[in-house]
Amino acid sequence: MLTKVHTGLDPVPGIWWRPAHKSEKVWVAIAFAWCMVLFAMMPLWHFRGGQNPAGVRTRVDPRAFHERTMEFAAQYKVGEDRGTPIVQPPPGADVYLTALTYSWYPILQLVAGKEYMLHISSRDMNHGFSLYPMNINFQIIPGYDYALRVTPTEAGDFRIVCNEFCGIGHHAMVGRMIVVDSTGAEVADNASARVLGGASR
Ligand SMILES: [Cu+2]
Repeated sequence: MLTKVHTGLDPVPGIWWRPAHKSEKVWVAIAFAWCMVLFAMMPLWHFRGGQNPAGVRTRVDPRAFHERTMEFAAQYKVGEDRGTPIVQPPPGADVYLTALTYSWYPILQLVAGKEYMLHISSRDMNHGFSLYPMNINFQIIPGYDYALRVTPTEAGDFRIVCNEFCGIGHHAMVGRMIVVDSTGAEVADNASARVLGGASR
């Protein structure tokens, strides 16, 4: 049986060459207007949105960064949790946090309402900084100091979860960040219980 072979020489069947219907023109106009809205939102949201990081990024030697973090931890250490120092830097200070397989070092204790320059980097491979239960996520890449100007707004006992698969112990890579209220009072037990929601750590 001979079937008709469509070649580029035959006109395409259809009615596409007829003038567009009014309703079609209206839809094209709506789509174009919406495209322009989305296009304008990109720069607008960049400047007006509250989601942008500080944008202070520098190249750093992973080993040097980790050494700086340990120096910082020794300087402001106020306690310890299972071998990891709890560090309370003065408000306004440069604060250091290193991600390394499979932990976060050290445990930061910050004061709500005070601004800090938080430097985060990785000692070895890609990790993800996810502050639980807040919706704050950053990719942590070795060799880059990801500096964030942060002002904690809420007191509590938070967890830092690695959200970038980094190896066999990835699921256990949970750090801790404590935010005390501005009176300097310790976090109430019920606040940490609420944040933890019965988690094992
Ligand atoms: Cu991980």
